[in-house]
Amino acid sequence: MTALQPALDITLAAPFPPDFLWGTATAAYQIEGATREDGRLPSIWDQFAATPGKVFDGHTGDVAVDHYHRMPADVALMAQLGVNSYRFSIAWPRVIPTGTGAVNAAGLDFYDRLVDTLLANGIAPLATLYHWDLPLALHERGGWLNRDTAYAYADYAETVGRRLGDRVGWWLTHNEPWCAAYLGYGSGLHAPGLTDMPSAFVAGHHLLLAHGLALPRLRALTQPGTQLGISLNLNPVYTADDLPETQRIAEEVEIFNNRWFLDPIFRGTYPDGLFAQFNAPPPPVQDGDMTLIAAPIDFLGVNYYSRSMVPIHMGTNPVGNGSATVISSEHQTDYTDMGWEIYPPGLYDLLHTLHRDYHPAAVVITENGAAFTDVLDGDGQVHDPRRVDYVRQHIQAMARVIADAMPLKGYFLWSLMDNFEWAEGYNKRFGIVYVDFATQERIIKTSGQWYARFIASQRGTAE
Ligand code: IFM
Repeated sequence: MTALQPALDITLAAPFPPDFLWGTATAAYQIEGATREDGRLPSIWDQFAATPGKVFDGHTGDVAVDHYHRMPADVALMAQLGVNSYRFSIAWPRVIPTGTGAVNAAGLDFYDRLVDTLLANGIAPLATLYHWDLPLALHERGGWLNRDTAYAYADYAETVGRRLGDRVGWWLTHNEPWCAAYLGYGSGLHAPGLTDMPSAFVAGHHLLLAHGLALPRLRALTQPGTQLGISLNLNPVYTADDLPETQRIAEEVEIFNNRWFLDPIFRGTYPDGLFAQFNAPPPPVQDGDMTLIAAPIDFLGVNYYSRSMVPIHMGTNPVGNGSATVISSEHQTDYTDMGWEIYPPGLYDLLHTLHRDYHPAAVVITENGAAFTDVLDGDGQVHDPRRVDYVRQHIQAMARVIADAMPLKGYFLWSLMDNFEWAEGYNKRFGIVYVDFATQERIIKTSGQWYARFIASQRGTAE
C-alpha cells in the first residue's frame, strides 16, 4: 500500500455539509476483468473490443484491472483514501447472462460481497444498473432497438433490487444514456458500433423507457429513503460571438447534448427540433411512455468533464467521447489527455442552469475527472499536479454552488483507478490510483493523496 504524504496543500474555502458524499466512481467492464468466469457471458463490449480496429491497439476488458479478483484489496484502498461512498456498476451479463431468464447466482453473489465489504468499511454503495455492457444475447435480438429490451432491463433491475435493496441506499438506473444511444448507435464509436442517427433515437427512447419501467420496481424493493436517479453527461454550451448563426447552432447543440435526455426526464417531452436536426423521424413513443419516463427521481447524477463552445473550429478537440461539438481555439485554456478543455466554471454554470430550468430535487456529481499522461517516477510515486489542480478547481466550483444553497449532495471522482477507457483502451489514465497494467500493482497518485487529505480536512481529521 502507498503511504500517504503529509505535506499537500488542501486549503480550500469549502463549506460542505457533514453528510456530503465524497466518493470515487468506476464501471464494471472498465475494471472487473474475469469476463468468462463464474457464468458471465459476453456483452456488446466484449464483442466490440474483439473486433479489429474498434479499440485502441486491440485492447479489451478481458482482464481490465482484475477487480473481480482483487475487490477486497480495492475496497481497502478506498478506505485508505477515506472516501465515504463508492459508485460502481453492476454487470447485467454477470447477473442474467443471456439478458432474460435464469439468474446467475455467482454473479449476484459478487455484488453482494462487494456491498457488504463496502459497508463494513463505512463506505456507502451507489450502484449503477447499466453502464453500457448490454448482454450480447439481447443485442442479437435487436438490443436497444428492440422495445423488449426495456422490459428485460426492468426485470433485471428487480432481480438486483431484490438482492441488494436492503443495503444499497443510492441507485442509478443508467449511466450516460446519451453515450449508449449516440456513440453506440449513431456515431459507432462505442459498442455495438452502429452508424445510424434514427437508430440512435430509437435506442435512446428505449433506454429512457427502461429507466421509467425500472423506477417503481426498484422503489418497491428498496428501503424508505433510498435515493433513485439517473446519470447524464452534460456540458454547458457557450458562444464565442453574438452572430445569429452562432446562436442558432448553440441552440441545436444544447438540444442534442443536454436536452435530449433532460427534457423527457423532467418534462415528459422531447425537445422541439431534436430529430429534425438529423432529418430523423421521432422514435416510436407509445401511450404512457413519457409519463413513465418523467416519474419523479430523487436526484440527478451529473457527469461533468468540460464545456462546449460554438462556433466549431476545425482542427480542435472533440468533447464528450467524440460528441458533435468542439472547443473554439480562441477560448483554449488547457486540455486533458482526452483533448477536453479544462473549464471548472462550467460546472457552476451548468448546475445553475439545471436548477433554473429543471428544478431537480437534488444533484450528485456522479463523475468528474481528467485523463493525463501519468508515469511512475524513479521515486516510486506518480506525480500528477495537473489532476490535483483539476479536482481542486472543480471542488471550488461546487463550493460556490453550495454557498448558493443549491441541493448538491455528493461528488464522485472519475476514477478510483486507471482502467479500460472504452475505445481508448488502456491508453488514457483517469485514476487517482495508478495501475501498473502488467503487474496490477496499485499506487496512489499525488491526486489521490490530495483527495484523501481534503476529505480528512472536511471531517476535521487532517493532521
Ligand atoms: O470512462 C468514462 C465513463 O465510463 C463514463 N463517463 C466518462 C468517462 C471518461 O470518458
